[in-house]
Amino acid sequence: MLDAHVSPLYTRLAHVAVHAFSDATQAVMLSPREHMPCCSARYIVILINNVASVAGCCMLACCGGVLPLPLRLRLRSRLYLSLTIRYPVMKLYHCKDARSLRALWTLEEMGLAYELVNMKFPPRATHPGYLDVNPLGTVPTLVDDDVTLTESSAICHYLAEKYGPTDLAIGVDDPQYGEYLNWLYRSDATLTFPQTLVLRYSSLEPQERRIPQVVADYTQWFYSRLRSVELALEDRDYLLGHRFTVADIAVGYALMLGVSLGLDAKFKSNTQAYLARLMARPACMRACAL
Ligand SMILES: N[C@@H](CCC(=O)N[C@@H](CS)C(=O)NCC(=O)O)C(=O)O
Repeated sequence: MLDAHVSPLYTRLAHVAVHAFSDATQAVMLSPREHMPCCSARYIVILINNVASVAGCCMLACCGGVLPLPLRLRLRSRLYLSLTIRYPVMKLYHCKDARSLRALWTLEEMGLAYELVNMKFPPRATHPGYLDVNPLGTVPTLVDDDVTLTESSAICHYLAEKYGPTDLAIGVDDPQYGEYLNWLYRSDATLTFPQTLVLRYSSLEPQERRIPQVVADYTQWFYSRLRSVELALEDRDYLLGHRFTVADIAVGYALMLGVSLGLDAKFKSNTQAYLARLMARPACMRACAL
C-alpha cells in the first residue's frame, strides 16, 4: 500500500523490493511510532520515509533478505510508506536429544528466526522424504536458502559467523581464536566420537550384536578425552574463560550425551558444575524443551 505522498523515486525503488520477494511480500501501513524488530522476527518491517531507508530496502532485496543485525531504521515525523517483507527463514531438522540440539540452542541464544522440523528418531525411517533433504539421514540438517549444512558444530560456527556479530563467536584476530576452533572441532571429533560407539554397541544394535568390550573400551576412551574439559575449567566458567561461545554449546552437548548414556557418574567436579551452568541458560532450557 503506497501513501499518496510517495514520490515516483520512492515508489520505483519500493517496487524493486516488492518484486524481489514476489508473493511472499505484502505492504502495510504502520504508525510512525512503530519500530523495526530485529532479525529474530519472521517478518521484517521496513518503514520507508527517506532515501536511506529505501536504499536499505533495496539492499535487503538484493541480498535475498539477509539483514545485518541489528537493523533499525530511524523514523522521521512523516511516514510515507511502509512495507512488510517476509524473508526466507532457516529450517532446522531436529530430533529431540540429538546433536541437532547444538544448532537449536545456538538459534535460541542468537534470537534468530527459524522453522523447526521436529522428527522422531531415526529420521531416515520415520520422516518420509528426509533422505532427499540429507542423504546421510542424520540430524541436524540446516537449510538456509540455498545453503545446506549437516554437521552440528559447523552449523553453530556458521550461524555465529553469518548472523553475527555475536559474543558467541571469537574473531580471527582474537588471541583465543585457535583455542576456540580447537574446542569447536574437539566437541565432535574427539568427544562424541567414542560416545557414538558406546551408544551403538550398548543399545542401538540388536541384543545379539551388542559388544560389551567395545562399550567398555570406548567409555574409557571418552573419559580420557574428557580430561581436557576438566583441566580447562580449572580457573574459568567457560572453555574460553569468562565468555560463553558456541564452543561451549558444542562441548556442552557432548556432556549432555554423556548424561543420557549414564557416563556422568564419573564426571569430575569442574565438569559437573560447568554442565549445570550451561543447562541453566534460558536458551538451553528452551531448546531442550522443544
Ligand atoms: N557429525 C555429525 C553427526 C550427525 C549424527 O550422526 N547424528 C545422529 C544423531 S545425534 C543421527 O542422526 N543418527 C541417525 C542415523 O545415523 O541414522 C554432527 O555432528 O552433526
